Order: sequence, then C-alpha cells, then structure tokens
Amino acid sequence: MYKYKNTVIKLFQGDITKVKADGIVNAANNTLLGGGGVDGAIHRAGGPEILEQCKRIGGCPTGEARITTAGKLPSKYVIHTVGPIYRKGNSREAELLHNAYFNSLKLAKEYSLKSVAFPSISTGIYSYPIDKASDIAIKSIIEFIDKEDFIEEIIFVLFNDKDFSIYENKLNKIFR
Ligand code: AR6
Repeated sequence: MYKYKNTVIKLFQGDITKVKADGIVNAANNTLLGGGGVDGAIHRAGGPEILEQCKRIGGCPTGEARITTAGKLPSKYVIHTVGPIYRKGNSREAELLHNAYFNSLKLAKEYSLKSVAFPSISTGIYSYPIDKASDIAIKSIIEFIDKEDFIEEIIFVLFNDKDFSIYENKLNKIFR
C-alpha cells in the first residue's frame, strides 16, 4: 500500500472482475462491443446489462472513457476506456495511453467514485511494452491527483507475476 497526498494506491494481483471497487476500468476497443482479454472477462462476469448500455453509447475514441453500471460484478460501475494499439511508439501512443488513464479518473470523479481499479491498459492484445506503459500509468495518476482532484483509492490490478513485480518495483522507488 502506498500513499500519495490523500490518495491510497494499492497493488493487486489477479482478476479485476473479482475486485470490489466503486469503479473498475475496462481496456475496451473503439466499438465498446466487447472483445478478448480483460474486456471479454468483464462482459462475461458482468452479464448482458453492460453490453446493452455500451450499445446505446455507440463507441468511444482512443484515449477517451465512457461509463456503464457493472451488472453482476461486485463493483458499481465499469469505466470503459480505449488505449492505443502500440505500433512503434511514434504514433502518439504515449499521449493516448496517458489520456486513457486521465480521462478514466475524470469520469470517476464526475460520478463521485471513491475507489477505482485499473488493469494494465494496452499491454495485452494492443502490445504496449509493460515497462513503458507502467511508467505512463503511474505518472498519469500522479498528475491527476496534482492537477485535478484526489481519489480516495486507486488500485492497479496486474494479471501476472511479472507485471505485478514491475509495478511493485516502480512504486517502491517513487513512494518509499
Ligand atoms: N483481470 C485483470 N487483468 C487482465 C484480465 C483480468 N481478468 N484479463 C487480462 N488482463 P488486454 P489491451 C490483463 O489484452 O491490450 C480486447 O479484445 C492482460 O494480461 O485485455 O488494452 C479489447 O476489446 C494485460 O496485462 O487489453 C481490445 O480489442 C492487460 O489486462 C483489446 O483487447 C490488458 O490486456 C485491448 O487490448
């Protein structure tokens, strides 16, 4: 557990669909109509209520975020954001990934969510290198807290050991 200003930052290894937070973030695609990875897991565990709302929303540009309720998930809301597909790093990927984190937190704040859980956006099917992506994830939340507002709790949820250790090492360096 880490603390930055008034925000508690936690790390959790495992499945984000099991996390009980006011909001969990989904690494979606521009259609918002579901897919593989964490997106598939969230829709499967949350049930059809989420997809119905996503259809009504009608898509989301890369770097932006949209919100639905969470169906059968233990959370209250799902914030769907779309990270960039990593090409060679020179197609505005860093800026778009930053925007995905930042805009997810803005939406969380608009809905007065106190706790928000993030998966590692773009580092699966969209192949963003985890070392670069984790820097952006951490910097983006710090910037949000500095510039915008505080969130009581932010949880980074990492699916595997390797990603978890990368985050743990970086957070230890920054906050300890
Ligand atoms: N809980 C937490 N993290 C998970 C889970 C889970 N249940 N499942 C996978 N991850 P990805 P992307 C991790 O591919 O790269 C979809 O088809 C995974 O190990 O889910 O942003 C969408 O519809 C990785 O570290 O998302 C888009 O088309 C991280 O979540 C596309 O994939 C992100 O991997 C988005 O690709």
